[in-house]
Amino acid sequence: MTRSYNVAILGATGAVGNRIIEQLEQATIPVNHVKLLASSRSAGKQLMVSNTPVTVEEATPDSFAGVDLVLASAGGAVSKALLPAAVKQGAVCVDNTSAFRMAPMVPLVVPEVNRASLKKHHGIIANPNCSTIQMVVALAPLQQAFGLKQVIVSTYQAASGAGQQALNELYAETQQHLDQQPMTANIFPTKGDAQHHPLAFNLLPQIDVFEDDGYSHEEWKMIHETKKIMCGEMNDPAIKVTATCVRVPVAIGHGESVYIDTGDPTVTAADLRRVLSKAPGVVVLDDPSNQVYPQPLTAEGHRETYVGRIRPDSENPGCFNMWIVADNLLKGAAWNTVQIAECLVADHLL
Ligand code: 25A
Ligand code: L14
Repeated sequence: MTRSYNVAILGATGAVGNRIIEQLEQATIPVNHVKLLASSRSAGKQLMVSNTPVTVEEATPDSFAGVDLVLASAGGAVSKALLPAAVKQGAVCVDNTSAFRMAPMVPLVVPEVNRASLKKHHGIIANPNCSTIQMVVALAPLQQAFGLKQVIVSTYQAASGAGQQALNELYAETQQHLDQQPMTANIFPTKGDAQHHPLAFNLLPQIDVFEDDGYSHEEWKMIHETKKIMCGEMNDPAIKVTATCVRVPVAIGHGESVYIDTGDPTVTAADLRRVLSKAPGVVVLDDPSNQVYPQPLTAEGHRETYVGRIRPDSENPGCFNMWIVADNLLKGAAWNTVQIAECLVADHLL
């Protein structure tokens, strides 16, 4: 008889939590019971899970008795406060926040890239940042085939990355501007900061807070998470990575302009397309003569990472530009989380 699992979704009412429910319904995981957890604000609310209404409960350290698997996306502070208690009660946790990503004992996993590192888990597995996930899905096969010395990335990140309330703010500002009213900003660029700027009809080169070196924390995450996933260690010098992260007034779907140095001057753009067209989780959309290239609107709702505009830097052999797009709430969050859980079940690690 196959075992079935009791699953708790922490942050079930959020932008990511909603999609975790939907991805779990479509997953290969045998589910016995689903528990929906959120803050006291949402306790008592009902959400549909596999056509059955389930009542949301307030998350507390006692919520995890009998739970086998926790899928967490309620923010870093909530994960820090609750996941150690869940592990103590015997649950394995896949955490979508940044709370434990850099802990050396915690695997940071994108299944297409480093599934084997799941074997080393001690109860918590971290899901990387959305911008990092879609980039490494495309770059890891190129690293394997040709080598990879340097990555320079600029992101075009959707509003939904900052959560449901932030997405609501973009819609409200858009309406205000169309109504010729002043736009009211209370969340972007980042909730707790001194000032807020409108995102509608604008671009904000700030995602999360700034570090002392002038990089935003989102840029810091892309650099160190990429090294941990692709090289095994957050400060590994084998691949040089630098990033500029920009919020754009798009609802769903992050875009990334990525420049790479493979270190191999004989590699061609056709070689890259050939490798990427066979890479797991990747769809190559690269036919400029027919205006075919990845876009957030066409990536929305899909689990894949889309790559296009692949072209050589004519002045630096072995170097290439490309454009990478994925649904930040699916491959960037809910799907990668549920996919990790599918791997845990398939690999007998739960
Ligand atoms: O803290 P961080 O790490 O910076 O994360 C910030 C936010 O980013 C989102 C997620 O927001 C997170 O809270 N996020 C995280 N990872 C993400 C990723 N990879 C990501 N977004 C995209 N990609 P979110 O709004 O999508 O989801 C938040 C969920 O967490 C629940 N939650 C919050 N505090 C909790 C908690 N659960 C348990 N214990 C706590 N202490 C949250 O549940 C939601 O499920 P909720 O009960 O707050 O319900 C959300 C509903 O309530 C409204 N609402 C939210 N805040 C307020 C509010 N209403 C009134 N006042 C408020 N202050 C929301 O509109 C919604 O309807
Ligand atoms: O680290 O605001 O997973 O777009 C993902 C969404 C950080 C913030 C993470 C955003 C979060 C990011």
